[in-house]
Amino acid sequence: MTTAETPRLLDSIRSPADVKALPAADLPRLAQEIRDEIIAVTAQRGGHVGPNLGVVELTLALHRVFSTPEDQFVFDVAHQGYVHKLLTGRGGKFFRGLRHSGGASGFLARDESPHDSFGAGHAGTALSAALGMAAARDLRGSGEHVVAVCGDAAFTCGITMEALNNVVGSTKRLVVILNDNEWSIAKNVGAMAHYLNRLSTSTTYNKIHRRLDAFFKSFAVGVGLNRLYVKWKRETKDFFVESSLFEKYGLRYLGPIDGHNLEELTKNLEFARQCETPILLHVLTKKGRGLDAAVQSPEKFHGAGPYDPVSGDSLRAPPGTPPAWQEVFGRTLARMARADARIVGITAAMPSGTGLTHFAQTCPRQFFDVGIAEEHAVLFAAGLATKGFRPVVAIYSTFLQRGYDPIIHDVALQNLPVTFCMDRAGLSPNDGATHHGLFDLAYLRCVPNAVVMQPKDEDELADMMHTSLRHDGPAFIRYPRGPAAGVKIKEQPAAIPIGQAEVLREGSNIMLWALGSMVPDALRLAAQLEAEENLSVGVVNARFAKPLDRALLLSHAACVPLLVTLEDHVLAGGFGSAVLEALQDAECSTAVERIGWPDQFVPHGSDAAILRAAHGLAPDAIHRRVLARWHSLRAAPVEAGA
Ligand SMILES: Cc1ncc(C[n+]2csc(CCOP(=O)(O)OP(=O)(O)O)c2C)c(N)n1
Repeated sequence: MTTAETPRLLDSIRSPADVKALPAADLPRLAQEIRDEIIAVTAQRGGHVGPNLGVVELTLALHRVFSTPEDQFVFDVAHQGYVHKLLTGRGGKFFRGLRHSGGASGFLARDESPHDSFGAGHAGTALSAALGMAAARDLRGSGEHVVAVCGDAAFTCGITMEALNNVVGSTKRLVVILNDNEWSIAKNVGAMAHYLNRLSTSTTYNKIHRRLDAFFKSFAVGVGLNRLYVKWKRETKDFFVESSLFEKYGLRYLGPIDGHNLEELTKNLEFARQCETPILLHVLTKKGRGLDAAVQSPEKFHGAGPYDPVSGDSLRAPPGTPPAWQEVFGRTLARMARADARIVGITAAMPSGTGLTHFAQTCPRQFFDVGIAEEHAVLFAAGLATKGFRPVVAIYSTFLQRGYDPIIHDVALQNLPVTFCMDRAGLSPNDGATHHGLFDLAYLRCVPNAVVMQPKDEDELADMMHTSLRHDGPAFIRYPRGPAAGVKIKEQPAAIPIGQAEVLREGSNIMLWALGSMVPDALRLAAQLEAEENLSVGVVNARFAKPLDRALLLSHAACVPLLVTLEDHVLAGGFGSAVLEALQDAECSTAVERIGWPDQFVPHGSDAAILRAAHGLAPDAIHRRVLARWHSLRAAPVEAGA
């Protein structure tokens, strides 16, 4: 631990050159300071605690051996990039603002630093992107190194396996780090996880090497002889163990390597650096190393909100906070599945995030975690649906983008009864552009047979799940991050007629058509316009983005001069677009003011209110816009429904 008098080594690190200049003996102290900093900052800001604490030595060793930004590191998901940030000039105040407005992003991004060669947030992209960079280097004839850093769960992704299949055909020089900590967010699943486990605990190989290590150490051999031994150990590996899967794909395999032993890491990376064939280093790390609570609870500390840095206890939500949407979803699904064995729940490596942990415990035979394999999850559900099951696929809005082709080609085209529950539809403020769920309405609305809806509260969520599970075709339910509305869920859910909206408040001047989470905003806005401007403003809970309640919409368009649509989604192709299309098709020219996100990527920020304010979507800005539109219509009156 560094005292107040001793300046921190970390504060002297402004670039990777400073890391290289440190004597090797100082590295353990720097590693400790980095861990202290990550714990101090994430305890306040939240973030990916475990993944980053696990890669401190690995990232230090990478920066000792390679030289960014000339050499390129491509981190999979890029959630484990905090150490890399701290070593590439992004420490201090910027890092202390992690995941908040004006502070460092929780992921890597090309526009944040020249040391970030590739941005990410979704899993499984690193190997393909790194391979592309290596091929570009070969074509250009430049000499930089390309290093892909992939977690063990990245190998549950189809894309990673597709890239692996192409390595040998694409380049002769690529370094792949397999950072194996045995965990995805939850425990890693599937045959690949078993395989990696066998590989890292291969008894013959490890036993022999442990004995040889001890033998050589007992002779206290000199540096030269030790180097020779390390080289021999590498060269003779195949003699002891059957060639690894990676070797079958044409990569040289080195490992397992202790991911917390700087010397071992550095030596192996130096070897990889001069290797003239693609090479994979199998590095074993401990998720959360340095924080007991994180080692004990890797799932909780994969990505955590603010916590007590000593006990690891999460800071509690204020009393009376309603349960999160995903919790309501998970508990409701468990209740429904207990009564109907045809209902199965599917997650792509996110049982806790999607709220399925309780379901997995109470209905284990009806629960499937398929790994980070969204495409497979959708197809798997399609297969189940053909056999009379009622699959519910729980995937965040942003990650369902991965499953788009099977949604169209397999589920919708065959009109299979699969229910999709899309959490994080709307903003994921601290995560930023890679994680906001702002595109799903647009990418689903155009798919024939799709029913797309969003509830205003948790009781309606249960009704929509009930409705979907009785609907003979694909249904998509989106709901946001964070606490639900706090209403009571009735005993027996009710079926909602497909495409039927709900009028919450009548109005003769303006009708606000709001989708899901925007309904409370619409109700407040209507009350305010009535109280302050003496306007009669109605509110519709649209419920469905597809099919729209056309009859109700056209009846409103015929009797009010202004319709306003509100959605937590991009305007392009969203709910407001659906309303415009419906009015245009009916040759109705009633004015429509659309409230939604603009055509740009929304960055991370401290909270939704700040991001909304920055994009003209704060409640007062919406109020001003609606009022301005009303006044401009009155200045040049247009007949309703003209
Ligand atoms: C396409 C996609 N699906 C799901 C996620 C959510 N996710 C973020 S990190 C992660 C697990 C990553 O595990 P691994 O690659 O082994 O890295 P570790 O965190 O263990 O270091 C998951 C499932 C994601 N980022 N992208």
